[in-house]
Amino acid sequence: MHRLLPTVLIPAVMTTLLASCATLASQGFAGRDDVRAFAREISERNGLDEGEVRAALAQARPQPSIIEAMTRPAEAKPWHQYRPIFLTEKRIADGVDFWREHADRLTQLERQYGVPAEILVAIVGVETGYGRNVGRYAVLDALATLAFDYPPRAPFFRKELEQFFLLARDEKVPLAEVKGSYAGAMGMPQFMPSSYRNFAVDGDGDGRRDLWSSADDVLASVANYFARHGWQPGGEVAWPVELAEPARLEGLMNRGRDLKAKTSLGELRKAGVSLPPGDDALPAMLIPFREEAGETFWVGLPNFYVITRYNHSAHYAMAVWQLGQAVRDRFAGSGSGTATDGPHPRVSGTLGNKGAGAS
Ligand SMILES: [Ca+2]
Repeated sequence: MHRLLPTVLIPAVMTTLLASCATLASQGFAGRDDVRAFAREISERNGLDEGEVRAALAQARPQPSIIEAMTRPAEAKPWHQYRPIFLTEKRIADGVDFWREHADRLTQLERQYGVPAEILVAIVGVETGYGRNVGRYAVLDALATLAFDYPPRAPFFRKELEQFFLLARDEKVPLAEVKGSYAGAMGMPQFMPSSYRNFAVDGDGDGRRDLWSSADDVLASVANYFARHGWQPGGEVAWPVELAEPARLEGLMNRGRDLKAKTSLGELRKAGVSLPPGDDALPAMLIPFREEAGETFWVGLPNFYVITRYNHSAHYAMAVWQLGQAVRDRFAGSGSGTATDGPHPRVSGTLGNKGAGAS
């Protein structure tokens, strides 16, 4: 749940919004009627002390740079610009080190949750570079800015801000000190407050769910998130496909942010698409990826959709999957473990030309 710095120009309407935010930045949230109403509402609903909630919100500082970042998500880049952000030699090599360091725990989590180690490793790798970059914004500032000064997503971020107050109460998280992404995502796996409350797991058994400094908690929490969002143990993720006449299949394709499967393996096979063996009833996404020279096409299976539940983007899911494959291949090749005998077959020959160029 984080996004990187993109480069699209900010539309005029956002510039106006930014200007008004800049004015507000000097004033803060204290004294605003909508903020006061929010404090009253969440206090009544959850039995919080309204004075304490108001005092906390008064400390929050509006951050215009967050509004700016929201308008330019990295996921909006074409695939050939997005992929190199995550599929780097360093991120693959660091992933192998991370896997080695946590190999026993990863094996145990694979067995317990049915989610492959490379997915767990890749999520933490894509989100925060294996915990090296967990965000520089105060989560309170980020959530308050988006809840009160970013109307397009205000309902979502007001809920997350409310969840953040409850997280602070229940998990003894220091409300004003916690740092995260500009969208308020926290810790090594970048969980939003609602995900933290609903899906985080105490993996090391010390009685706390600590997504900042316990890798055991982090990996168990990501595994639990995937299991609870429908990961199919042993199921495949995505296949590259050759389309003789892509235009003919346009009606079956998932473009943009539409991630509901529009077709099935059987329907694609009937349309003449050559696919590996698999249950024809399985829902499938036919997804175009913009390369420098035209589009390539992938079939996303149900587990691909599950990755998009972590971050609603086909680019994100593909980056996670390809990074995972690259780290897994390198880890297996390094003689560090038995990463080749997992229940998740790979499509040979796909990464060299489409994905992990560095591998
Ligand atoms: Ca713990």
